[in-house]
Amino acid sequence: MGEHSQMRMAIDAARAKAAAARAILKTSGTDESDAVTLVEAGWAQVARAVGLAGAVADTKGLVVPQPRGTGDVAGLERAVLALESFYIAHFGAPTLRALRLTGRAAFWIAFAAVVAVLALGLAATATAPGEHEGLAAAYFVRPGFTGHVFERLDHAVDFSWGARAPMDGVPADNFSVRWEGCLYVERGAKTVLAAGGDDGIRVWVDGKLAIDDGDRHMFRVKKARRPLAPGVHKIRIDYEEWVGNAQVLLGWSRFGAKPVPIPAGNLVPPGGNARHRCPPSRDP
Ligand SMILES: [Ca+2]
Repeated sequence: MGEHSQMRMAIDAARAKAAAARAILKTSGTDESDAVTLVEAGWAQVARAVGLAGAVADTKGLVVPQPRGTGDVAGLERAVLALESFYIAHFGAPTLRALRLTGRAAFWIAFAAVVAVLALGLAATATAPGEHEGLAAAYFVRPGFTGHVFERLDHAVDFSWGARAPMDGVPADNFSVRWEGCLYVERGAKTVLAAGGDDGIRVWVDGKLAIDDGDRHMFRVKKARRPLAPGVHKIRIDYEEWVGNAQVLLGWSRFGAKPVPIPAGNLVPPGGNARHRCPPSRDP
């Protein structure tokens, strides 16, 4: 069996364990320790998939979210999505760029050891997302993209702030964020833009409104109606949070798979020049 299919099986096994753990946690009166055991077994599958990815890695990135504890089923689900994104987007010619994995318990130490071995082998080619990878972000202290603004580069639009503020100086409720730059789409896979927000999100591609879900709602993901053509597109994301939880995602669905976050290597800020040049204008 090839490494790709072994990796696919490890991802599927981790996903199945996360789903089973999630099902246990939804049923009142059941023993949560069963769910924790499943999640730990799922993370072992993730570690295996990371090892297999390392064995075939060469030029693209792999970022696996850090687990928050032994029963972190949401973290496991995010890790499965990250691995799937890596597997789908970079199948055939991947490079291990960044692994963000640490842990306190013995299980996580063992898990980190897998990563350390990979890091030693791949340190020579490892690079963090660069200053020309990602989107220019403007965080406004009020909804409606008004008030004082903080600017920074975000390597991906994949945040789950919950009830917390996105950064110092910006409130936890009643704020807005605008991301701008370019999106690079490789040839070879039918790619459909997807975006989710809690609360409102709107996405423009090449100046046209592609996803319009701007009202107040719980987190939900919407897909664009038409696939993205290969090449470079200007992109703008407007996100507004009013109250309660705050979450936002810019993703895509490739080969008809579940949407995953768009990796840093496919995003370029205005005026940036990573794999492709993005015009400096901020008005698509
Ligand atoms: Ca909200």
